[in-house]
Amino acid sequence: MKNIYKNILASIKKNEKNLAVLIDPDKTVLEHLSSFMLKVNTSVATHVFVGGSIVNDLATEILVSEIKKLTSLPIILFPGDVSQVTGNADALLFLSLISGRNPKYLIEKHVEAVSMLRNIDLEIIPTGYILIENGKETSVQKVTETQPMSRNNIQHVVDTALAGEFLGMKLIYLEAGSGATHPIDIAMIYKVKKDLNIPLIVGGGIKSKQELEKAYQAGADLVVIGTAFEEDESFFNELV
Ligand code: 1GP
Repeated sequence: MKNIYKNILASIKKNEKNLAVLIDPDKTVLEHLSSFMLKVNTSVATHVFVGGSIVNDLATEILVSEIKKLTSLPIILFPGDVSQVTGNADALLFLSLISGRNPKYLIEKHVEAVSMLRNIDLEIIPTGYILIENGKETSVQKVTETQPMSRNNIQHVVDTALAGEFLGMKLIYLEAGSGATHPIDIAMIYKVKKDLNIPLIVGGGIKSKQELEKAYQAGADLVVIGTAFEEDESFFNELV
């Protein structure tokens, strides 16, 4: 029995903020992994997320087992597809793309994953995943053939997040997309958090300590950062 979700809830109770470093198997060079993980381990990061929109088969499994040797942080799968599920990780965000209307990403892929999930020991965390438009087309949009939600209709986003909670999801993930030009607006984070009774994850386009702090202040319980670390590892030094 793993306690990843329970620990996230406990950290929120203690008013602690969580930071996940997102590692994309498709963009990671294994030779650089140990120095990268050293930086992760000495930063304020609390979780490692592994996933990407387009990943070769087996790349995730190999990467996760390498990361496991290099950190004691919990490793959570954030998969773009069923092929990225591996029992080497600690937990799986069982994502439903509730901003979209493509049945594949609302139920079909989930059914497909079950034959694998029943044989491996992963903590499964049902997560409502909400993609918000950020000024450019994201890979999630392309791969899932869904439209992101408008940044301007905050109420619709709040209602979508709450519908996810009422359906029994345990986390809501507000996503601007990897490398987004605009991270999720502070007002949107604030309003979603105000109505929501489950933890809120925010990610996409966060590139500075100031943006990170703003997201936390607005109510994000866990922030995910990938691109900023990929592009400039010295960003970790700001977060020690
Ligand atoms: C992407 O939310 C994550 O799915 C992180 O985004 O790569 O822009 O930090 P960045």
